[in-house]
Amino acid sequence: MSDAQLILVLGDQLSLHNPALKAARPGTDVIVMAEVREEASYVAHNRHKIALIFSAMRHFRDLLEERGHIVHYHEYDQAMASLGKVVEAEVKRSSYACVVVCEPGEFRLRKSMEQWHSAYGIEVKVLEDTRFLCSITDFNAWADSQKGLRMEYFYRNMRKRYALLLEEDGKPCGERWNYDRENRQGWRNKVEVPQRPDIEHDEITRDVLELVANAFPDNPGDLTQFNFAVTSRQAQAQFDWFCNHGLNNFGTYQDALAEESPWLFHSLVSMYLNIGLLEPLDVCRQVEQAWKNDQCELAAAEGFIRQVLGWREYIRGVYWHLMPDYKHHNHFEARRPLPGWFWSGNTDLRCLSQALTQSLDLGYGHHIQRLMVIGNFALLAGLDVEEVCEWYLAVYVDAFEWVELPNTLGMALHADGGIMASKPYAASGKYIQRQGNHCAACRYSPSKTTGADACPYNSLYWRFIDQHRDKLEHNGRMGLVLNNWKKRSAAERRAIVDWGGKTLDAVLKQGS
Ligand code: DLZ
Repeated sequence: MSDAQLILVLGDQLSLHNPALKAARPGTDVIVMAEVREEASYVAHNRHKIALIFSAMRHFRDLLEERGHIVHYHEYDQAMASLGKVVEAEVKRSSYACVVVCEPGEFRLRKSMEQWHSAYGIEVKVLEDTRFLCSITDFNAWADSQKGLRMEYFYRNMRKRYALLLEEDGKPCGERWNYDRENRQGWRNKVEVPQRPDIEHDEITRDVLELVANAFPDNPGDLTQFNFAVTSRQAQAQFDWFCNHGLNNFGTYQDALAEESPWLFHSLVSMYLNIGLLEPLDVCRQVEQAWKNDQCELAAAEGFIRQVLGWREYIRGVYWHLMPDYKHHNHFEARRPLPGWFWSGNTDLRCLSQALTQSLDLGYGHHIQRLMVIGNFALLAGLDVEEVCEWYLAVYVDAFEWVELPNTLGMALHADGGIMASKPYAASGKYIQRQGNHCAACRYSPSKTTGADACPYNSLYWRFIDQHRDKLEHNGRMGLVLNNWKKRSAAERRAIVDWGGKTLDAVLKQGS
């Protein structure tokens, strides 16, 4: 029997640090990569996401071949149903000692891989994904030692472990661990937003864009605006650009909402980190160095490193620690169907329409658009948790379930009852007004709670508080809000809750 290994590389594992590739012997082992129907269609992925992954996969194939590897690459074909079927076809075609693959980022695929041994009669070695900075085993040990799963404590451990922004005595640079308070300025059009460089499409990308346009005609995504890096080198150039032109303002305007810019000063690296084109420790060290070189404020560097070293690793740990049960939480019993305009952006709430349209067209929205505009609406409106999670998984280029599910179900919808977040991220229109410039041109007024021109977020916010007061009463951080609500007369509360119900019915019917 041949001692050759069949090494499977998934579309979000495009890194030479992929552990399955570490032991790959050029000229002996066979690397298999495949564009398959199941992965491309298990949700209605944004066309940007499919194009990014297919183009990056094909470029990675070329890189592996340049390094002398044998690569069996399956271009998209409706007939190739799933990754399992690809493995089956490969092991029927030649004899292999085993299949080697790095663990996938989604529970459904992990479960499916567990069947491959018995289904295809070959040993399947699933290796730990060492591209993350905290292993699942280490996260579980940390989680089991804690009373609750608060990110802040996890993050401090990670800062110490990787000696990032750390003094020699183990204290944080600047004497504070977290500069979140400095990173919340609203957008008032006072600072120029730098123009992002265009990324040239080569023949591979042009072919992929044509394929995706033809094979996925009904999926969201305006491919004429496709501008993502598809190789490590391009992704690194984008990141260098961010360090030089975006980073210094990134901190201050991290939470800002700008009508005229989908990107503001954001780094746009999550999609590259999540598919393997950039490595998390490298980007953190580069940002730390930028701060040491006086290219940015400490608050900006800390804000960035917290997202990558803290939040990203924490989210992934939570996912694997709590799956598969985590997916079924629905603390507020939210089951209202998603309105059709979530797929068109066709609503007259200006901030929401802009965030949805941008997300659908570009496959990108920054965290406040996702959390406080779209997620907040879904939370206040009681939209079905499963449907909302599926929407996020489909629409965003950087969305894989390990990162999407805890962010949506836990953080945005508080459907886990507070496992991740100490209180629901519910907010009225005043928050959105403070953070951005959408309200000025909106037909609704954020200073009114009832009446035809009142911002729907206002009455929906109080309606949410009223509807769920029994559950919220157990949360110490909601005490002040509940007291404010109770101080109002019964008649006033009734009027707001009734208006909230009416305005919700009207808004949900829009665009249909
Ligand atoms: C997201 C995605 C898409 C759209 N297509 C493919 C594909 O055709 N082949 C592949 O290997 N991977 C693809 N992916 C990424 C997988 O869905 C991802 O590896 C799993 O969800 C696990 O994270």
